[in-house]
Amino acid sequence: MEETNEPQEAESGKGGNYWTIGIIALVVIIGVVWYAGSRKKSGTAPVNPSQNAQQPSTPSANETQKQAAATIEFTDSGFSPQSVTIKAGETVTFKNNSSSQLQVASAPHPTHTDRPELNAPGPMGLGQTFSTAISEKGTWKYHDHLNPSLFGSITVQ
Ligand SMILES: [Cu+2]
Repeated sequence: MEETNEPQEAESGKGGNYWTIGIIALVVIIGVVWYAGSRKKSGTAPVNPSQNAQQPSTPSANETQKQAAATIEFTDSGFSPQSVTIKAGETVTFKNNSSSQLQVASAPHPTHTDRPELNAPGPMGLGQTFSTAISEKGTWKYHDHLNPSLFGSITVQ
């Protein structure tokens, strides 16, 4: 009789021990996590994240300027070439090589609403450039807003 009871008691005893060990382990883990959390809060030094955020923007801005699919030169006689073809999303660069100011603007003349990407931020002088990427397919006309009789077109495929 004693021999048959002993294993049962031992088993139930084991189960109780596992519960106790489990609870102790849980308390220890919570304590460690809480301690680690309170340590992080006291040692606040987030200087690196702001530096990392600024670094990638500079190289990508340079890349878009280098990868102009077409360069349109503006001389005293107008835009050259007068029509260019690019693929969707590619960049066009306008360069002012004339003796006057140039302000690139989308058709139609007064409102410039067809392709807002073609509206330069303002007039540019000799040697200055304006680069813009166009994603919408179609043939888009532009002109010199300061002299609207000079115009050209960009075909986006
Ligand atoms: Cu205009």
